[in-house]
Amino acid sequence: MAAASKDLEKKIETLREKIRHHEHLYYVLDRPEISDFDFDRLMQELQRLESEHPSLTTPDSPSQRVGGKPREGFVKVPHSSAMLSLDNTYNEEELRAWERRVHELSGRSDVDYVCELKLDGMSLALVYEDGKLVRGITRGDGSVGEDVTLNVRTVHSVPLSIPKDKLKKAGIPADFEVRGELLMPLAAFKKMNEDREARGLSVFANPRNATAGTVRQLESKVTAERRLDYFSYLLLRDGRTYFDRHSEALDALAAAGFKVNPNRKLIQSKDDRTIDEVWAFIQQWEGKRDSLPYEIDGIVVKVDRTALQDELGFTGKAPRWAIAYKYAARAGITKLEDIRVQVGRTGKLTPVAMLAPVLIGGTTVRNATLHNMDEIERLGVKIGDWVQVERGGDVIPKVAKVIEDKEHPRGHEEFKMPEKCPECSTKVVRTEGEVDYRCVNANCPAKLRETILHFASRGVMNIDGMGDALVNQLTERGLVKDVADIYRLTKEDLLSLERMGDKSAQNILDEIENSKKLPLERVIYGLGMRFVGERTAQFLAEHFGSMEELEGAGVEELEDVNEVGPRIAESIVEFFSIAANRKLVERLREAKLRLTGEKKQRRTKLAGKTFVLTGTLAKYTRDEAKKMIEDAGGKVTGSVSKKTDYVVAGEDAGSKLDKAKDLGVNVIDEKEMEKLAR
Ligand code: 1X8
Repeated sequence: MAAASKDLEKKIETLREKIRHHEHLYYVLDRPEISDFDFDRLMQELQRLESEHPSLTTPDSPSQRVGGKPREGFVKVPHSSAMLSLDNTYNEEELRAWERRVHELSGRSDVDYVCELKLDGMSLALVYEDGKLVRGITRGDGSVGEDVTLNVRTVHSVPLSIPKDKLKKAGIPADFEVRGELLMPLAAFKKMNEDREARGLSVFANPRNATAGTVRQLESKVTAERRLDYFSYLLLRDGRTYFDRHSEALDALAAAGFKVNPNRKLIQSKDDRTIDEVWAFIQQWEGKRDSLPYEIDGIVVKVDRTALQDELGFTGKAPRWAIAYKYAARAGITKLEDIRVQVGRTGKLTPVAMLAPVLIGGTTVRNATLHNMDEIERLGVKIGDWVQVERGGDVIPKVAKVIEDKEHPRGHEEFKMPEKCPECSTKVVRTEGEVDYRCVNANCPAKLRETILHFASRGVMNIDGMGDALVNQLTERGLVKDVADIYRLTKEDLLSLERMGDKSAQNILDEIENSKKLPLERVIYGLGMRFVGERTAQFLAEHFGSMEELEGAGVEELEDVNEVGPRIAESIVEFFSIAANRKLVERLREAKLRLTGEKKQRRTKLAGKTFVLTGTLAKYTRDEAKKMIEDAGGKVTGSVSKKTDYVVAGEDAGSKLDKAKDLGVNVIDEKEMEKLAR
């Protein structure tokens, strides 16, 4: 390799190291040292260098987390050793019985334990070879799982590659396996469901289902958008534990850069009070579990010494050396005092249960959603009933059922959807065949308030500080009548509001100014068109490249966009058919928001060129290579003829290669293919 290229390779690798370092600070240690902006700049620089020199791109590069090409399915792979489930206990009695059995079977009473949080996600194995992540495998049936490597690579707390010296220092060999829990933090879960709801899709019941659904996405780009997190809790080498103590293995994993849950405790044996301390840990976290940014469903207790673990062995399907203490589902019983109706951004009316305050899992719950009229009928709930309220991972508590026994007399006031919108008194409509009732007044103040809140929220225009309190005041005083008005707010306007000092006002103005730099897809999403969620907005931005072109598109052209069907297309056309909406977009343009972006059109670089793939490529599956060529406008066929422009030959290429040589067709390798297709 030429010297210049060596230098470049070094430069790229140094940049990668720098990015890995900051990723670790941000995603694993939660302690960033540089701004998001500076981080993005580093990443953009890396992406630029890699796209200019595709042959220098490696699978463990931090740039590979963005997620890429869709695949056809998942390949089944065997685990190095069985991935077991844990036996559960539900009370102190059973926990103590488990400990007695550990003593009996091992013939000793001085046993140390490690207590860890039982994370409510899904188990995932990560295989590293030569310090590099080579495979992520789901639990599957415990002996065979599915290869989800491409999706796992998008999870920022999973190290893609660990320097040799770092592993060495941590005492971990270069080839090893990590097992742990993949999960979706509550904030990401909430946001994803809101987004799905806005797009008219079904919502996930809890973060665990959402995690499983996300990691099994065929398009890793989707996984990348959903912000999963990964905590490691087991280190293996050749399918066996490696350290003498589990607690040491956890520390070593953390030292190597893995995210290990800090809420763990080594409890050293002290006569017969050891298990009391375990029990105290369990109780302590039952009270604190709601302060965590993710769901836990219990505590895992493990025997610390691995020699003792081996001695204790396994029952049919679970280790005898560990036990899961499961917390009871969090629910409470209280009286439903009233049902009120909330009006959402789209005018949808949601009935909300007003409850006598009840403490559930450490949080006082005062209201709970009843979703819609169908749900009220299904529950058979009446005002005055006693109800069971549950707090799942959903954050928003829900009414689970009506309590019907002697101690809890039934209520008798039937709830009816109001005929008029509670905020603007416009007549409410329920479209034939739809579950929801809606306020159809375009000027309903509730819609305005919710529209502004949506526009300003995280993941949309990110105007920090523009929450309920501020938006209420802004809309009530008529300072903001639509989202474009946000960009006309002055400091005087803000200072005229309650509890607003000079500094806060300036912060908000800065936030507003910053939001102007956000890309087109955010603005599209921010407009709040029905069924247009974050993902659809992204596809629309990529397809049209500007608000102007989106505005002018008809139903048919819209339906050409990825994942856009007639329902979404019609909603978009309807939105832009309203003069006020077009005027609104015009004012956003005048306010200098970014209403243009980059069109990611079908490229034409390889238009008219025909390729044949043969043999095994090193970097790509056949589908990936095919997609790469097709994305550049080329065509891939199965057999070589005089019309073939290029044969891409990989390892062990056979008769197609011979035929290409006979016919004098260009034979290229995968690097040359990359060059042509980019
Ligand atoms: C499952 C889980 C384990 C741990 C945390 N969360 C889980 N869901 C842990 O050990 N910290 S271990 C485990 C299993 O072995 N099936």
